[in-house]
Amino acid sequence: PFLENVVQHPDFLSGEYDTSFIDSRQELFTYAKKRDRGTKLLTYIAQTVVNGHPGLSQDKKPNFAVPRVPLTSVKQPYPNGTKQILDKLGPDELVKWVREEKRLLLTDTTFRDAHQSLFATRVRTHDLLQISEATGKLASDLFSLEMWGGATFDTSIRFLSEDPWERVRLLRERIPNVLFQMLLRGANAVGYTNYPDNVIQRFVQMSADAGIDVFRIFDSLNWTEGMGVAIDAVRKSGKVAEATICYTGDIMDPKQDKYTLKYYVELAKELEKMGAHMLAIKDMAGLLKPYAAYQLVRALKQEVGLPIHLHTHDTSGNQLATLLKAYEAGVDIVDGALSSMSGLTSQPSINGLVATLAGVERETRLDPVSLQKLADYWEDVRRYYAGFESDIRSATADVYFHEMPGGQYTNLHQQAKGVGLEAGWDQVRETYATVNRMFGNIIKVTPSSKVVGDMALFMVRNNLSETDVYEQGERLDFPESVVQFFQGYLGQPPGGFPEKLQKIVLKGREPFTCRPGKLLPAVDFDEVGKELSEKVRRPVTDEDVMSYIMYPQVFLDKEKITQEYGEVSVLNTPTFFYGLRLGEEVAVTIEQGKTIMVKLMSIGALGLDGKRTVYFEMNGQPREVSVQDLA
Ligand code: 3PY
Ligand code: ZN
Repeated sequence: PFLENVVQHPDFLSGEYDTSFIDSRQELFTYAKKRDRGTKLLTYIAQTVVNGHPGLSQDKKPNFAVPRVPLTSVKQPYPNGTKQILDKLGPDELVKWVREEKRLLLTDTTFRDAHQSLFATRVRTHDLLQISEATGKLASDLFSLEMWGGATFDTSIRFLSEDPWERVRLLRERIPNVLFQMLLRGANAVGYTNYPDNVIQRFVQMSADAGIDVFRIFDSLNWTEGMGVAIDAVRKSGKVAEATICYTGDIMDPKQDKYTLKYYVELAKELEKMGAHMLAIKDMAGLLKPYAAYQLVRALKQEVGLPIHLHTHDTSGNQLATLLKAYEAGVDIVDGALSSMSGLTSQPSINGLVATLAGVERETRLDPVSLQKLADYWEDVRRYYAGFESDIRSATADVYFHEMPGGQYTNLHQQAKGVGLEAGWDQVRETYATVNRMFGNIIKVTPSSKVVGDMALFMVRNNLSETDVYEQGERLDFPESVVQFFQGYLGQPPGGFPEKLQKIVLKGREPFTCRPGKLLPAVDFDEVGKELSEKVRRPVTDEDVMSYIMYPQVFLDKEKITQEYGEVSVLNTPTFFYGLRLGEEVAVTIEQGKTIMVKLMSIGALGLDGKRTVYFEMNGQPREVSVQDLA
């Protein structure tokens, strides 16, 4: 192990050492007790059996059906799809193809937004991989698969101990024919705050290299300045820049004078001028009512030359009608999710939409039987994640009042429960709407929606009314996200900040109105790479460095878990969340061609040291590991 420590030391690897190398580096003499991959995984399973999985109640492992993976033959080749058009002809020709295509085109969000909005973004790469070949073969007529970005980057590292970059690469290998689409939060990349320009540029290039084709770029305040760097970077990478208008309010309500049809059309024209290839309408809360969709899409089709791609959430239960009215107005592409992953705070059902359009002029050409097979798989897999589902049972028109994005609705509900406010959930929703008004009626989508949510929880928790905030503001310690928002770190909202509240929150701090990316110093990636490599004591990749820049602590926490348990992403999902039942055996493929059999034999009594010994058989040989019982 000593020699291993030496040759793996970052300074050794980078050549930055002299004769004092060994004497000056104490860490060379501390070697973790070396455990093989099998033992590490046994430790993870033992730990899960004894203490449960964080965030899941420690109930018995449910009996899961084996997910129905549709049979596709290796001999059945992947039909050519949109990916081949982009790769052969480039983004401009792809856009031309979309414009000339008669069919209504569809994006399937099952791999990203659907589970982000229904069960806290918990779908594991393992479950995506099982269905990816079938998806490429059975749904090759899709325009794209939205499968990355948004909250998936953060959660895959934070909660699943996975590498998000690896997810893209593995999916790409298995789906070579359909465009991959990601959600990029403009200058906030896949984080909650603005990053320096060179981080955005590098992030985009790395994502493109890993396999992303279409970048849906939005700014959480519809501030076009916040999108420019990302749009330019995507164009430079040779991929598709889909610039986004986030929809809020109601263009049909004559009393609303801020987010009017004219406002959206102007915004779209500006994005077209900035070099967008396509335009997305991102209705993150599901506020775009059917007749409004007709008006908006028709106006955009008349005034802007770009293909229009509509995204919505079905929180109100009205959104299939919205898609149909958008269809009538000539929308080019719409988003949906496979039926078993659709509805409520997720997207409307693709299966339902395809059936609805059968026999009409611009029918989709997608095969209902194939889509059903894919939906069947997800129906089975969704059960694994039941513990993360919200208990929202029905559609609700209340969304038109509080305007909470689909992804946030379930999340905030969870957060409210976490701080003991479940009974006050009505109050949280109401306060959310109040805060929006206090903030000057802003666009609410990650991360601006998080700021509104943080402020609402802060007010409810401290029992503060709107008047209290104005009267006692001086002595209130506002959440950090709120302070940063009023300083200008998320950019500038349309119409500016409400000055009175801004003064109260900032307490003398100076706000700025320029692009935060201009103020933030460029990141020295080599320097960060060195720092990270020292922290984790191993050579690091560019992707590790980028993940660390986005989420430093989350990345380091995951690193610790990997050191202790190995790559837990190889476990199937029931084992990952629930461990094993007594006598149960699973096959775990730890690398291609290398599979181990793990069987749980018994769980020992609680020792005086608070530990339990857990007995396994691994490939038929007895093995035991001892873990702390945290109960
Ligand atoms: C995200 O940014 O994660 C979103 O899905 C916003 O709607
Ligand atoms: Zn969404």
